Amino acid sequence: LELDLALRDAVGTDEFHLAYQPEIDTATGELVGFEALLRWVRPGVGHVSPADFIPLAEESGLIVELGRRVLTDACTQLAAWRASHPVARGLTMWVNVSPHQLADPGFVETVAVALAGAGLPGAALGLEITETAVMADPAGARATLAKLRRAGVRIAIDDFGTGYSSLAILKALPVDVVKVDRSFVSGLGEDPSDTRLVAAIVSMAHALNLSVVAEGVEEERQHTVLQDLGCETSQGWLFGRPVPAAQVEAILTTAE
Ligand code: G
Ligand code: G
Ligand code: MN
Ligand code: NA
Repeated sequence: LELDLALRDAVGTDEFHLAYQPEIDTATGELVGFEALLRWVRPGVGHVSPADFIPLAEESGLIVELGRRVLTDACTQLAAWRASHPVARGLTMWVNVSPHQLADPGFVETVAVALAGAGLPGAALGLEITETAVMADPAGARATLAKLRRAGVRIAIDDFGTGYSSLAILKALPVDVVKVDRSFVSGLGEDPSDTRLVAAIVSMAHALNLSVVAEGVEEERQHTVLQDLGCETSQGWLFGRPVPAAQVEAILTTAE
C-alpha cells in the first residue's frame, strides 16, 4: 500500500527515467537498436525494481499514463540521437507495453502522437507485448496490433515460451519478432536440451517469417550457439547492460 501511494505521487514527477539496453546483430555484432526500460529512483529510498512497481501500476491503471510517458520519452530520445548520430538513423527503439495499455482504447492514438511529436517514422519503433496481454482479448489485440503495423511499427512477443499459448498467438496475431525468454538462453552451450529448445523456436519462427531476439545473453558460449542457430538479434549483459541516456552517447560514438 505504501508503495502504491508513493507510485501515485511519483507519476508526473522526475523520479522516473529510462535506461536503454543495446540489441546487436548476432552475426556481426553491429548495433541494431535499444530496449527502453523504465527506472524509478525514489528520493531517500533508492531504486525500486520495475518487477515490483509495474504490477502495481498495472492494477491501479496508472500504467496508462506512465506508459504514455515512456513512449513519448523513448521516441523523443531516439529522435535526438538520430539528429546527432547518423548511425542512430537505422536503429529501432523497443518499448514494453503492458496488458492494460494494450487494452486501452486510446493506445493506437497514444503511439501515433508519440511518433509524430518526435518526428519519427513508425518503422523506428517496436512494441514488446506479452502473451498474457493478448489472452484477455485476442480479437481486440489483433485489431490494435494490425493498426500499429500498418503504421510501420513492429511487434515483438516478449518472454516467448513462458506463457500459456505461445503457438496459438503466433498463428493468430500480426507479429514480427519473437523474443526468446532468457530462461531458455541461460543453458545454451552447456545444456543440450536448452540448445535443442532454442533451435526449435528459431526454426519455427523462421518458418513463420518471424525474426528472433535472444534475451539475457551473458556468456560467449551462448552467443556462439545463437550464431550457429541463425538467431538474428541478441541482447544481454555480454553486449551491454541497460544504461541511462547519457551513457548511450558513448555507445553511439563507438558504433560510428
Ligand atoms: O529492466 P528490468 O529487468 O528490471 O525489468 C523488469 C520487468 O519490467 C521486465 O519484465 C520488463 O519488461 C518490465 N518493464 C520495464 N520497463 C517497462 C515499461 O516501460 N513498461 C512496462 N509495461 N514494463 C516494463
Ligand atoms: O521482461 P523483459 O524481457 O522486458 O525484461 C527485461 C529485463 O531483463 C530487464 O530488467 C533487464 O534489466 C534484464 N536483463 C537484460 N539483460 C540481462 C542479462 O543478460 N541477464 C539478466 N539476468 N537480466 C538481464
Ligand atoms: Mn522486454
Ligand atoms: Na523478456
